[in-house]
Amino acid sequence: MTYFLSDAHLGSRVINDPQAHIERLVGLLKQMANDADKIYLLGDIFDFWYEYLFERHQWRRKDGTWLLPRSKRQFTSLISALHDLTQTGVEVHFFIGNHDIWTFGDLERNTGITVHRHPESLIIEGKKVFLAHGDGIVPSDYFQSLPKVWQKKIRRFMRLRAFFHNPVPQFLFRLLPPMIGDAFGYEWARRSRLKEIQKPCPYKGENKEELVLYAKEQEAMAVKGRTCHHDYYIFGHRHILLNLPMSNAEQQATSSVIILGDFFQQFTYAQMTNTKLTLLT
Ligand SMILES: [Mn+2]
Repeated sequence: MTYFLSDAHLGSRVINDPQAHIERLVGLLKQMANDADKIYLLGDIFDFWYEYLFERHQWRRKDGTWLLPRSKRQFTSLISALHDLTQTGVEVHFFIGNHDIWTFGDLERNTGITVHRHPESLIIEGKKVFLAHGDGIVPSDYFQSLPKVWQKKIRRFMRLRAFFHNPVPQFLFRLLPPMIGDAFGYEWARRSRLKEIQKPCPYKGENKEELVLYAKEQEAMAVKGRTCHHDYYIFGHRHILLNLPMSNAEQQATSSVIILGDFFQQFTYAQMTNTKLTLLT
């Protein structure tokens, strides 16, 4: 059995009881441990995550107890649960989102999970699956087709994204005292979360939703042999729940676009066996 989950935004300062939110995910992970072979965490699991230079990098003591740096101590039960999963042979894959780009090895080394920094094309449960958080993924002709105002907005987002992914500012931010870095990061994340709660952006329909357009374009290219066909395109990021089968007249094979909802307000995730994919709450 394989599970997919995204956008928990753990630690968000919008939530009244952040610890209860963390324990809720820990509870689900422990439940998944009963029958999971693989778990894919598809980004924004943390509302803000930064591994600083001047903090503890070894989180597990020799006697097996945990001591995380103060900036991450609230996540101790989660880190311990992830470690237990990988220790018992469950593969845990962590895709960075746009809120938790900044893991530099500590998370991977201390838990045994695999961190992915780019979209992946994988065989899962016998199916060809395209996996990505979803930020920055748009079809190729998308940009020109938009009104000027939107072009400007998206250009700004892409510039910010490039800045966040740039190793030079990343390194400088790592030098900060964790308390200062976190104060800044969690506040930025809180504002972006509030913006999304106040002005939610519902599903735009299959002719406008960027991730769907991207998948359609990939499948159209696959028909011409320029990319390969995928049975599933699975994304997070949008905080909407979608299971959209796409069929192509020229092509026998069909694909589905899955958007996982979130584990922030909707508490949704996906479960996949070799026969089907199911969205669960
Ligand atoms: Mn996101």
